[in-house]
Amino acid sequence: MTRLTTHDIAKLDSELTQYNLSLIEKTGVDLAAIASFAAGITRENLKQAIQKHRAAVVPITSGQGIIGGFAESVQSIIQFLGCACFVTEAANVAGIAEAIDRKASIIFAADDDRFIAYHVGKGSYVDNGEATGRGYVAALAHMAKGLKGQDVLVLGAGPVGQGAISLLKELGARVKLFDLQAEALKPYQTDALVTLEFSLSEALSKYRFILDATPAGGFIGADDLQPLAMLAAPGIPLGLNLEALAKFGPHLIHDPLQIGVATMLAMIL
Ligand code: 2YJ
Repeated sequence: MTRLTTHDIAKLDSELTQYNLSLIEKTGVDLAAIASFAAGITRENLKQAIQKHRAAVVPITSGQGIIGGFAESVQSIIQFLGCACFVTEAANVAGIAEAIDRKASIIFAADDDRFIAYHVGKGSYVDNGEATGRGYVAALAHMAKGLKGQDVLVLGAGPVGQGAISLLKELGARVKLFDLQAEALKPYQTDALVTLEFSLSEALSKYRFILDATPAGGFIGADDLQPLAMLAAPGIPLGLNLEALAKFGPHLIHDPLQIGVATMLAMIL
């Protein structure tokens, strides 16, 4: 699993309005609409439910430690959607205690392996991997003007790919799945709604709609794809090489945190 760096999220806060506009340009809808669609609620329901909550982000020092700006970036995305949110002064368990003392109803926290939003009242949580997969499918579905009956290639059967597949099925898309590791494909071998692909180059040239949920960078070239390809790529680093990025940028959804965190919030409410 790729670990975000301070560089990945630098300026995220100050550029959220611009980011939202570019999302509208590409998909026709904003971040709140994408997150609510991914969560199966209306944008209006999201806006109303958000008012009742106060979120906290708890920095976690375990493993490779704090990523400068991570907690603040998560906070700014949550606030951008209209939800009250603070970053705790204390980290780790003391931070969780502080969040509860300060009446947080949702707690966001990430270590090197997991990133979750915990609903204090319900005792349930949403995982960033699943939320990110669903959020990117929501963005791709809007960019494609609907995915019902369409073939969609999912690269990577990890937590993000699995989240993507769950929403693609709900939307009635035809899922085509590629993963370098045969082991990761096992759960889908008997899934009648998923077709396994075994040649990456063949699959990339065959399908117009692509969800890249791999942690690999620069492995997709401009000539590997159909001319009208549309891509949703939550993976960091980006799977497209620079030439492919220049060609497909207007039909590419890719960000370090925004869609994943927004969808976590919409799903946990
Ligand atoms: O609190 C902090 O500043 C750090 N402990 C944040 C760590 C963020 N974690 C990651 O970037 C990992 N890749 C896990 C993210 C899971 C994404 N599905």
